[in-house]
Amino acid sequence: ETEFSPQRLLSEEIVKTLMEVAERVRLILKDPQDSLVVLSGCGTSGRLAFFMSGFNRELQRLNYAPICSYVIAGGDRALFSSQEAPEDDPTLGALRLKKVSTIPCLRGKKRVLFIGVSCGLSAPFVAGQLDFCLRHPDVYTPVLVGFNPCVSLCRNEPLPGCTLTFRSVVTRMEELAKTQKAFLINPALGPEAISGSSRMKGGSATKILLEVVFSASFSRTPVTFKYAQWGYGRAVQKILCACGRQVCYLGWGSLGLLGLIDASECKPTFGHSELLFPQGPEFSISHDDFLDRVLPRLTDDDAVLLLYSDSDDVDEVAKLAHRVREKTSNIHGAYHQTDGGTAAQQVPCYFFLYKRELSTKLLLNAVSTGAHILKGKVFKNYMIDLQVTNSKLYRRAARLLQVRIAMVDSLKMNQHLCVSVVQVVPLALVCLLTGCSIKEAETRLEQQPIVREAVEACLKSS
Ligand code: F1P
Repeated sequence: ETEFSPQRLLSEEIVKTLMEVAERVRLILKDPQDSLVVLSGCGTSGRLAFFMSGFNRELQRLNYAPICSYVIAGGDRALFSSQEAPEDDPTLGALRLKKVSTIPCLRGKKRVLFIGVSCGLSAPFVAGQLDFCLRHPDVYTPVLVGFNPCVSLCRNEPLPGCTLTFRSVVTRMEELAKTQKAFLINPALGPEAISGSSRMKGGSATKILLEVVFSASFSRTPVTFKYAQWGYGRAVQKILCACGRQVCYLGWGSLGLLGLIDASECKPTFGHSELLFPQGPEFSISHDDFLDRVLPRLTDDDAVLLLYSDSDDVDEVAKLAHRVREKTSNIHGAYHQTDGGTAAQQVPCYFFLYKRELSTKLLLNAVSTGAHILKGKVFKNYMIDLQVTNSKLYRRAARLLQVRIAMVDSLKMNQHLCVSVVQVVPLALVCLLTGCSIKEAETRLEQQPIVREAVEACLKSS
């Protein structure tokens, strides 16, 4: 029997739990010598864990000691590139958590608040960390953030290398949550616009929830966060209408970071990212790299989106914008002004920051998703060119193809092959829809690389 969660983002129960977690953060703020907050996750969730650990900067600005640390499956490389395979490893998750709480400057912390994020309540890496916390309750208090509409739907297959399942870990946490020894924040968000693309609603809700926790740890007053609808729809339309070839994000500060996060997530979701994201072995992501490697190749078909706020070096933005304009007239700006000068002096900037960051994230998600829809990487509301790089993505791909599961089975491959084969989902989809051989499907996709159109052509001809 499936019982769907009655909790929404703003349900009383959720706000109550957020305030309880905020209280734990407040205790850590009072005792930074002996305590620590560790944020962790995989993929987008890990990138947001990293992003939210930027709370330290605000703390330093307000003369508090930093208290946050982060873990992302796949290490820092995963911040700006997709590294999905380590997400399957619960032991690695526990080891990384142990390591972060024992590195020299953090050694001997007596109290660790662990905040694990897994939108689907599914990542074995995070489950391993939660289990580790549950086995060391003297030091670790686990908090799980996710958006699975009901706990009985979360993954119940044994985690690699042990008998636990994600669901069994959550069930233990539910029990301990009754006495506030663990916390579960799992509101239902409703379906994602692109099925399974938790980088969108899930990522945004993660950001909102963690910001509420951190800001409330200062003020005790529950933050009432009413998010207006920003008029970003028109901006998205304008950018995408003008853009024929590629979209390039050029950003400053935390808004620039959101651009990198948005772009890096396009690879697993849409197969490969056509967004300009200069990413060599050394992650060439600086403005100088942009000038050296990207600018010379820009044409009027490319769109450039500047992401900045009045706290960035606006003169530098103007200089770069000028150089971009020499190459393309499709240049757009997402510019944020600090709201309310007087209030800003009294309240930490953080309270203002989150709104501009969130609006930027929503804008970027809409631009990148829209761009990939235009490129034919989405069929109905399914991502049909996702990378099959870990067990969750393998299952997602198989579900997508389950209309003819027997053929999917013949495509089952060992993990090594899964990682190395690109376009496996479009290939299988074309095979399934037409009954043709893999070779023929390859030819069809070569003739029509826009996956949605290849699929639609097959549907028409069958
Ligand atoms: C983590 C994640 C997603 C990514 C892809 C693979 O998901 O890395 O961010 O888009 O779906 O999984 P989750 O643990 O937050 O559900």
